[in-house]
Amino acid sequence: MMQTKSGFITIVGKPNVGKSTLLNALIGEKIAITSPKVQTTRFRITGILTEEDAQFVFIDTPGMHKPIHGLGKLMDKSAENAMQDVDIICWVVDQPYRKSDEFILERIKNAGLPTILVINKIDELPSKGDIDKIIVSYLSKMEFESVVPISAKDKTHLEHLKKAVKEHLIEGPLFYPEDYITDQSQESRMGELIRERILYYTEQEVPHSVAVVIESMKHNEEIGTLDVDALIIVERDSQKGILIGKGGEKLKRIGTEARKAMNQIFDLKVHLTLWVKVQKDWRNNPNVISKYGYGE
Ligand SMILES: Nc1nc2c(ncn2[C@@H]2O[C@H](COP(=O)(O)OP(=O)(O)O)[C@@H](O)[C@H]2O)c(=O)[nH]1
Ligand SMILES: [Mg+2]
Repeated sequence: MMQTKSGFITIVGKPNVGKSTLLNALIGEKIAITSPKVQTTRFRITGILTEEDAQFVFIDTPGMHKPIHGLGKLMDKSAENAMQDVDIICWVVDQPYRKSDEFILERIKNAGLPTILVINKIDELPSKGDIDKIIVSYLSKMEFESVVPISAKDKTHLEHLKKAVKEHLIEGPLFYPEDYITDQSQESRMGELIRERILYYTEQEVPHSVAVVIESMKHNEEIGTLDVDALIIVERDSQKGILIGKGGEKLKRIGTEARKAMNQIFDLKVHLTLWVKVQKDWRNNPNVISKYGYGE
């Protein structure tokens, strides 16, 4: 029998550097939602990649930032916790080191784990000199096991990254069955797909004020559909109005696109119904935050 290696790899970095895009590219399926807006990822998401002789358990985290509200604090804590009990850290960056990176640098140093520096978005960097400039700016800050420039969007150099990670995996049995790709429930992934569409179609504070909960999922044997009822929670009446849009148009578009994504990803025929509810200031209410499954 072939000897297998396995291990846990935490993906950390500032908001918007492409951590979730990288997770999806590595696994080859949309596990974490992504968007051009900051703070898209709210809790840690596991993506599992099993190859012939190795199992990689990647953990995608909320971007690290100095939090202002209760939800933000939990998101930040979740990213910090994800650096415990793992084997390797992948620090994803997309520009030269700046003072604002110190916040993350200190936490990574404290974790004291082998760390790989991942330079993402090289498709946007015109020359090798630009990549080198980024690398040099980080090299003086701490010791890295390796430095790997990639493009998560174009899936370039992911093999290099996997090879670098593999060196730190540990010989032993696999943690998950070979066909597992995530520990997220289907409900959670569906709620996230709805939230992703909301992130695309709303601006400013609205996308960040939204939580999505799947209230029920039922198979309709007669017509072969999966009937899904989802509740969208916002913080203010005005946000509810924005989300619903003129004549309900925006909510309809969000629902249609989320449904199509669900059908494609889960190979289903989903019948999706969306509800919108106002729950004042929920992001500062610990009970509500945990009820919606965030911060873990
Ligand atoms: N050009 C380019 N854009 C990328 C790349 N990876 C991610 N992005 C974009 O960067 C934005 C943030 O990505 P996301 O994965 O949500 O970042 P996260 O907040 O770090 O998880 C999205 O608009 C992505 O499409 C890349 O390799 N190249
Ligand atoms: Mg993310």
